[in-house]
Order: sequence, then structure tokens, then C-alpha cells
Amino acid sequence: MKSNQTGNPTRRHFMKAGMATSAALLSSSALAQETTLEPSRGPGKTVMEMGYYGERSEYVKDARMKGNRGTGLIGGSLTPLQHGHGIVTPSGLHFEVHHSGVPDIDPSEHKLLIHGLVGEEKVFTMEDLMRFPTVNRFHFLECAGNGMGEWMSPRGQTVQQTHGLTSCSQWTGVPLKVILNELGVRGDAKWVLAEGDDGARMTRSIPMWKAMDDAILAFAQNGEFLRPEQGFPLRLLVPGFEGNMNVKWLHRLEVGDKPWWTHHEVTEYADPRPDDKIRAFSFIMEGRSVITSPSAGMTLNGPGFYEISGLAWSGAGTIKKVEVSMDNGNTWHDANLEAPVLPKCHTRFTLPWTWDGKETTLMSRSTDDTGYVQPTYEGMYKLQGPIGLMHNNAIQNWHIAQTGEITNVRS
Ligand SMILES: Nc1nc2c(c(=O)[nH]1)N[C@H]1C(S)=C(S)[C@@H](COP(=O)(O)O)O[C@H]1N2
Ligand SMILES: [Mo]
Repeated sequence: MKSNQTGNPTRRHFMKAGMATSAALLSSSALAQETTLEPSRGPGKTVMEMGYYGERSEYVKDARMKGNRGTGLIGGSLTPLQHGHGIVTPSGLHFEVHHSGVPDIDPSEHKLLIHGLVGEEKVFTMEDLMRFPTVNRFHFLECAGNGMGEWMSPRGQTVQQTHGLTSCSQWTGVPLKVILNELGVRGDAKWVLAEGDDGARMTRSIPMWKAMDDAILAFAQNGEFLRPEQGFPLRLLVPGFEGNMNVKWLHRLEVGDKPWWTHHEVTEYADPRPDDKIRAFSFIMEGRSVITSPSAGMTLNGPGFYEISGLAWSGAGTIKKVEVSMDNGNTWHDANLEAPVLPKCHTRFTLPWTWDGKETTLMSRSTDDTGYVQPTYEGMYKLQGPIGLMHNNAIQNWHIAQTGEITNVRS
């Protein structure tokens, strides 16, 4: 399989495989000579020559795809899902959405104020917070606008462009309920306002049931401190909820009895409905899946065996089933779900496939443990209207031409 991106390891892999086939035509001893009996490379770099903070191989070029608006302060980047393996997104490839750039915050000076309908109002330093018991949880984070450009017609040329606003990390932090219980929450408290310390002062109202369920004051990601892009030194993590509610550079939590109807709640993240209504609080990112390989932008290298591999996730719970169709939706086959299969987390699915060389379309469909089945575009239009923007979770179709070329199509 080839990818149209330079430096793709898959391509190198196939070039090597090609060499091995021609070598097989030689006698076995010649083959041995050509491969194993080559003179040793000699010494490599010493440990002292390698960096104190590890770098990836210079041959690996997978990169986020960046874009911004106006002054550039509002911007984001997309994760290269087509080259991902397993369920964890390397921190350096986690997608980004910033409403006012990435602030530079010294953790020794960072403070979190908690006030409002609490028994005791308090300001926490990072040191104070990190003394509390912690949890380590694998969760995906997805921007509500992931696939926004795909609503009307298929436009993205790779899965990075169609689905790259989702990533998955192991997050470490203190459960929000531990801190709220420590301060005491008044009986009439129903909502928590979370505010970020960036220029945009991103603010969202979080329902108290979520704050007391699995919300995390996260300070680490994949075993090390958060990256600045992900909210260093502290972010709110509300697993399964739309990305923007996961407030980065978190510096204030206010406990109240009603939502605040903040700027972001009444504009960008309120979703128009076909019946002239507006859905104001779309918390949960619904069940979704996508085949990441083979996917648009790649070319199949002739008929034969391919492993279909993809990601499924649901903000409502755990992925129960992923079905894959290799014949344009006529028949569906249960894919293998690779362990671990965790709630509100990317789940890797795979399915062996032998391509017969004929034109076809690949698609995947997830079902979560609430019974929710990923819709088609038609199904999604019925609920959200044909000109929606946020919460696109429709089934993705990858068309395979006889040449092996893969493109993003609607049906
Ligand atoms: N303070 C603050 N928090 C923020 C944002 C922001 O601009 N400022 N962007 C939000 C949006 S829209 C998304 S999708 C997620 C993205 O998180 P990431 O950049 O770590 O991927 O952060 C959310 N939290
Ligand atoms: Mo977002």
C-alpha cells in the first residue's frame, strides 16, 4: 500500500518487500549473502550522543496538518490517523484547537480558584493539587467540529482531513469530585463553570452530575506533563464530552445553580436543528468509527491481502461492535476489537481482507454499549439537518478504484 505523503514508513516497507521478492530468485546462499552476511554496520551513536529527551527516527515524518484563521490566534491542527497504530496518539501528534493561541504558563505560578456554592472557597497551586490521590485513564478527546467540512459533500483527501480532530491519550490527574468533596458542595449546586487562562478565556458550564462522575483535573498525558498545546499545566477532562468543554490552562471553577450561557455556549457550540430549534448543550460525542487504513490518499498495491484497520469510539460508553463492509454496504462483517476496549476511548478494530482487484467501497459502522448505532449521512441529516456543522458522526465511505486508488466518496 502506498501513501501520497512523503516519508511514509508503509511505503519504505513495501519497497523492501519488493527487494526481497527479486532476491528470492537468487539461490538461497546468495540470498543469505545479500541479507545476513553483509558486513556489520559498525558502531552506532553512543548513549551520550543521543538526546536527553528522546527523538523519533529522522525517517519518520508523520505530522500534524495545521490551519488558522485571521491573525492566526484561532487555529488548529489535525492528527495523522492514517499512520497511527494501536489506540494512543503520540503527544506530539495530538490534534489542537486554540481560540487565542497557546499561552506560556509557569506551573510554579499557576493557580486554580474554586469558588461559588462551595463550603469553602480556595485557591490551589499545582503543588497543592498534585498531593491529592490521582487516577490514570485512557480517553479520546474529539472536537465537536471533527468532520465539519464533510457535511454537505466529501471534501477531505485523507482521513487526517476528514477525522483528524480526535486523539486518544492516557490522562493523569485528580478526580474533580475529590476536590469538590474536599471543599463541600452546597445542595443547590447544579453546574460548574470552567474557565481557561488563555487570551480567549474559554468558559463552559459543566453539569454537576458530570463533575461528580468522571471529570478529571488532568496534569499529565501519556506519562509526562501535559504538552503546552494540550493545556499545560492543568486542563479539565470531561471524558466523552465535546472537545471544547475540556477547558485547557484551567484556572477557575465556579460552582452555581444554573448554566452561565457563556459566549461559546450560545454561539459556536450551539447546534441548529432542522425544526428551527437550537440544541444548546450537546455534551456527548456520539458513537463513531472510521477505517484508517486503507483510507483516502493511499493506493492499494494490486490485488491480495490487506489488513483493514480503524478506530471506533463513543462518548456515551464502550464500543461493543464494529461492522465492516467491503462491498459498498451490501454485506457487513464483525471486525476484531483489539484489547483494551475501554469506555470513552479509541478502540482499534481490524479485519483481514483479500482484495480481488475490483472497484468497491469500504465502510465501518460502530455500535456502543447503550445500543447506539452509528448513522449514515441520511440518518444523521434527519436528526441534525443537512447543513449542520458539529457532531458529524456519519459512516465514512472509502472508494477503491480498479487502479487501487482510494478516495473519499459519499455513497
Ligand atoms: N482555554 C481553552 N480551552 C480549550 C480551547 C481553547 O481555545 N482555550 N479549545 C477547546 C476546543 S474547541 C477543543 S476541541 C479542545 C482541544 O484540545 P486539544 O487542543 O488538547 O486537542 O480544547 C478545548 N479547550
Ligand atoms: Mo473544538
